[in-house]
Amino acid sequence: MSYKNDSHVAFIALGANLTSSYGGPADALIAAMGRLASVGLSVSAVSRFYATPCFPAGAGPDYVNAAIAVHSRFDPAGVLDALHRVENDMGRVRVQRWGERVIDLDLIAMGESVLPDREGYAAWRDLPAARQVETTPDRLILPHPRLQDRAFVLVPLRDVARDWRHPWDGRSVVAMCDALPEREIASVRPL
Ligand code: A4P
Ligand code: MG
Repeated sequence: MSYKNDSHVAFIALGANLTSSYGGPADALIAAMGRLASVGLSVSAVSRFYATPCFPAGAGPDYVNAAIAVHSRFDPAGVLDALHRVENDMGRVRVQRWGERVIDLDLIAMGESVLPDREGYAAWRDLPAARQVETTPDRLILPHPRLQDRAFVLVPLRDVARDWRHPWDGRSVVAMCDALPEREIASVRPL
């Protein structure tokens, strides 16, 4: 199934790279998906699961990543709040930005939403690489500002969002994948 830019459909990226009480990283992804209905998010499409090399390289174990489409009655802030409830419920402790995690649920996009506004989004999208590590957004940025840079997000997203186009530049998920180096795409392997 695939979606055009429907404002009731949110795309979520899931990632994990630790063993926990849920089992391995893939089990944590399954546990998170099982909790979404209880916070008001109805899962309508699930990508394959992928093994992906940790970014930045050497910062921890490899990840398992996936992407899903969900329907909800929430606005983007409500969806992020619901995702944070699931992360907290599963014992996610924020120790270090880009650090190891039992579960990370990022809101990737919702229809045509560009938040906080086009100027604010552009500032985060264009943030120099060195500052990306040290700076954490204090508000919701949408689409996720690093979406177009990350094979571990784009390849799973391609499974569930083929027809979605980035509201910033109109590029499809396939076009964003094609713009990344081939070896980065190839490093994202179906489990
Ligand atoms: N925030 C703003 N916009 C968003 C959004 N669209 N989605 C805020 C989610 N959160 C958003 O996020 C930090 C702050 O960003 C929050 O206050 C939130 O309100 P966080 O989830 O607390 O921290 P984080 O997960 O460390 O940051 P972030 O930005 O989610 O990290 P990244 O950039 O996603 O990096 N390597 C592989 N192979 N696979 C991965 O999945 N993930 C990361 C995390 C690093 N390396 C990885 C992977
Ligand atoms: Mg996150």
